[in-house]
Amino acid sequence: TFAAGNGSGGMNSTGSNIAAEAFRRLHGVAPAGVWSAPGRVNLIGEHTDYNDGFVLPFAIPHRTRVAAAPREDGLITFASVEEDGQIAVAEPVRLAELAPEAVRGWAAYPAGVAWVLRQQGVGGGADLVVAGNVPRGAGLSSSHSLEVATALALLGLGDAHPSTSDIAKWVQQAENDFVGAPTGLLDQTASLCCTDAHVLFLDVRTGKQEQVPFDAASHGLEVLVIDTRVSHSLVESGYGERRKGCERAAELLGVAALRDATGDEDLPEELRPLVRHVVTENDRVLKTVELLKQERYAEIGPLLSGSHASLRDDYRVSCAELDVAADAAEKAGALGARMIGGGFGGSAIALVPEELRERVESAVAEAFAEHGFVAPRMFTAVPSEGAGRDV
Ligand code: GAF
Repeated sequence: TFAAGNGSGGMNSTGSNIAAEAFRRLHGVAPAGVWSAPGRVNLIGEHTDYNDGFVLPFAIPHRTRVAAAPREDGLITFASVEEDGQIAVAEPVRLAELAPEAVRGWAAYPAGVAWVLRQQGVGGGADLVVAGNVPRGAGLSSSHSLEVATALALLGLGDAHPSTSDIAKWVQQAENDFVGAPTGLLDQTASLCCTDAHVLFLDVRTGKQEQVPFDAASHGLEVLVIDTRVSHSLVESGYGERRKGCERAAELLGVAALRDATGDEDLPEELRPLVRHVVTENDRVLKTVELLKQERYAEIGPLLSGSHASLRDDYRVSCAELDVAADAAEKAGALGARMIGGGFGGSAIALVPEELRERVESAVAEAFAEHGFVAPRMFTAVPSEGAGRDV
């Protein structure tokens, strides 16, 4: 996963200035515009998206920005502002020659998006300069924020106005067919459609969306993100294998997707826990939405912890660092904690009473030190704006 870092915090204008300034330095002119897209935290509903189920993400303040201008010669150029402020320039590609595997490294993400858009007959050549601060490989959707910002930039340079659900599907296609990560629709939809102060309740099967107000602070609570610094890759991890297992289970059960499963009796032993996770996780999402609507925030804690246990024991996508993070946070007073995203590394979240945040942070840091793990990074995440044009 990739996100160019500039270490400059999450302010839109600052980040856009960095991208625009780097564009000017590199190309000698101002960009035609700057587009940006956030990373996400998924409050609950993990590994349900490709099973036609429910998810409940919110956008975080960390964003990836793309400063862009059109080119007439059919080339796409890529550059990114790195954490130390240096500009890394990737090999330019000819749109007409784009093909999966033709582009390696971080530029594969924007290149994949350009490739899909071209097949849709939208988007032409462009100069793209990326800057951002979504932590890479941290399970916070850095790659999707880059892809979504690129899609909006390339679309914005032309005059196509597709729906957000079309854009989400195109970004998914770029991930699946160009980058080679068999991901679902959670991350790009979150990045595109989340709004300030809300979680997005998405039914992936129908595409139905509901913005549910989510203001943890007014309940004296915080969502603490714990980045384990164990970098994960959805191309290489067991993600694809889990997905295949779910498809196989659905086929054997004779249902369209595990969303429809009602039992697992006749399945081979190894597929049953997958079904159990998906069915119980969908149920936890629905319960969480109900509790939030009734302003019973503290009561979602056990659902978050239940999600973690299910991902750890049934779906088996957690890792030692994620388990230690969730466990230490709970022991120090978090009301619930869980790994988020694909797993095998990345981040966990903990729902923490404000007055206990420092205690929870210290407890997690100490537990990591005791286990000899790299020190985690922690921050409180508040639901922020979805993707759009900045400048
Ligand atoms: C990753 C994927 F990109 C999502 O589509 C989703 O499956 C998630 O893992 C697990 O819920 O973030």
